[in-house]
Formats: sequence, C-alpha cells, structure tokens
Amino acid sequence: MPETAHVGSGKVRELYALDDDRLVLVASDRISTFDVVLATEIPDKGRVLTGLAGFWFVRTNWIVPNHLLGLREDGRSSECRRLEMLPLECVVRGYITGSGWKDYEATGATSGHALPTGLRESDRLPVPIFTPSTKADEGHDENIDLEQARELVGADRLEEVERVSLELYRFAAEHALARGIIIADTKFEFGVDAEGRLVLADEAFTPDSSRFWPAAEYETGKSQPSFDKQFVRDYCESLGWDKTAPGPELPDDVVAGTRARYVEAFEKLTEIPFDRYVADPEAVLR
Ligand code: PZK
Repeated sequence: MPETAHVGSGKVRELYALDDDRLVLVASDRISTFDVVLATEIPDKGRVLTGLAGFWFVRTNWIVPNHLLGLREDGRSSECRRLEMLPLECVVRGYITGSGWKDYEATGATSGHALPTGLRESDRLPVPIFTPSTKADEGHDENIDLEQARELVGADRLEEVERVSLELYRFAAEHALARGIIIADTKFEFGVDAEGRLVLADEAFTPDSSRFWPAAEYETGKSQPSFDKQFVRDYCESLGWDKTAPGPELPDDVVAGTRARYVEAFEKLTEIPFDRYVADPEAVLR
C-alpha cells in the first residue's frame, strides 16, 4: 500500500494509516506456533480472521461501539477508526488454562482472583473472570492485578472495560458453544475516541485472539487441542524442533488440514459459507 504510511506490525498483521482518523488493518496468512512465525503460510487464514472479526463487531455493537468502518474487497483488510489505545490487554477467562492455570497451580489464584480449590486443568470456571495484562513490546504479556490495572487506566475506565469485557465474552461464548466451539479465553484491546467514549478495537473472538476448543473433544484434567493450530503443533512436536526461530516448513497435508480448520471455525460461527465471504466480504456484516 504505497499511498499509506505503515504505522505498526503485529506478528502476523500490519497496520497502515489512511489519514488522521482512519487505519487499515491487514491480516496476513502467516501463522505462529510456540511464538515463532513460520515461513509456510496458511492460504486464506487472513481472510478467515478478518471475516470473523467483522462478524463479531457487528453482532456486539449493542454492547460497545467498535472501530470497524468497513471490510475491503480483498477480505483480509479492514478500515478502522483511529483511536487513543488503552495500555491494557483485557483478558477474560471462562476456563482455567495457559498462564491462568500456571498461576493457579503456583498460588491458587490468578490476577488477584482467588479460585476454588481442586480445579483441574481446562476446567470451566464458576464464572468468567477478568484478568488484565500489560502489553509487552517484546515477548509475553504480563498478568497484572486490578490494582495495577487501575493505575494504568484509572478506576472508572477500569470498571467500564471489566464490565464490557465480561459482557462481550458471555455473549460470544454462548453463541460459539451452541455451534460446537468453546471459547476458553479471549483478549480485547480497547481505545478511546475523541469524545472520550470507550471503543472496542483490534480483532475480537478470532482464533488468534482467543483459545478455541472443539466442544466435542472437551475433556477436563488435561490440556486441550487447539481448534486451529493443533495439526501444526503436532507436526512440529513430531520433528523434535527446539522451538527457536526459524521454525520448520510445513508439508502440504498439514497446511491443507490447518486451512480446513480455520474455514470450519468461520463457517460454524458465522453460518456463512466461506466461498460466499470471499465473493462478498460484507456478507458477514449483514
Ligand atoms: C492500534 N495496534 C496493535 C494491531 C498491528 C498492530 N483503532 C486503532 N487506533 C489506533 N491504534 C490502533 C488501533 C487498532 N486496532 C492497534 N497498534 C495500534 C496492532 C494489529 C496490527 F500492526
């Protein structure tokens, strides 16, 4: 996009400025596993993520306004309102896994939430919890407690992002579970517009911002297969790769299987054929 300034990079996405008020978010087909971006791309992954995010933005705008202005014809780019971003990753956990499970094993709590004793890995929590983290430029985000989060954004804004994050999670987790997908946890990023209103930004309820588990295979007491990346992880584990860059190249069957899982998640959640999305991205917005 030579007419626009590059303003940021994520691991697998790029951000460009259209003008003072608008950005373009481009989702690539790159995939990361064990925190390493692989050389092999997954065709259509960027379209799946962009379409899913658009789907959720439209269906959650009764909970909170969001930054989406429109989807581009390529299906992988979205135009967004430019905001002042909050320096907080807003994580909601409905199940105890990942860093939350590690915290619980060590201390019986995570991000200041005391949890019941006797939880097993991947258990559903009695109620979803808000576990904010800080944005780390390099490496992993760091879990913080509500007191630290309050220092970053102020008491009133923290109360608002907690309430909105929990409401978003309850809505999407219920929609997804009814369609065979557990959203174990999820991460939001919020910004503030020129009038001081809270606005949901980034991408929401995509497999890159959330842990999706196939509900049919859910078994508590162990770590769960990821809906989208399990073939990639299993293949990488089978090689005995040491998980440092550069990662392995993926064989065609692993690429095809992984692409099929992304498309399956898209179609289950949106109830829209992926081919229809490719022909007309705005189909997810109607
Ligand atoms: C913004 N990021 C992180 C995400 C990247 C980088 N609506 C917005 N207004 C202002 N800033 C941002 C957003 C959004 N979303 C998001 N950094 C700035 C990020 C995706 C790709 F390269």
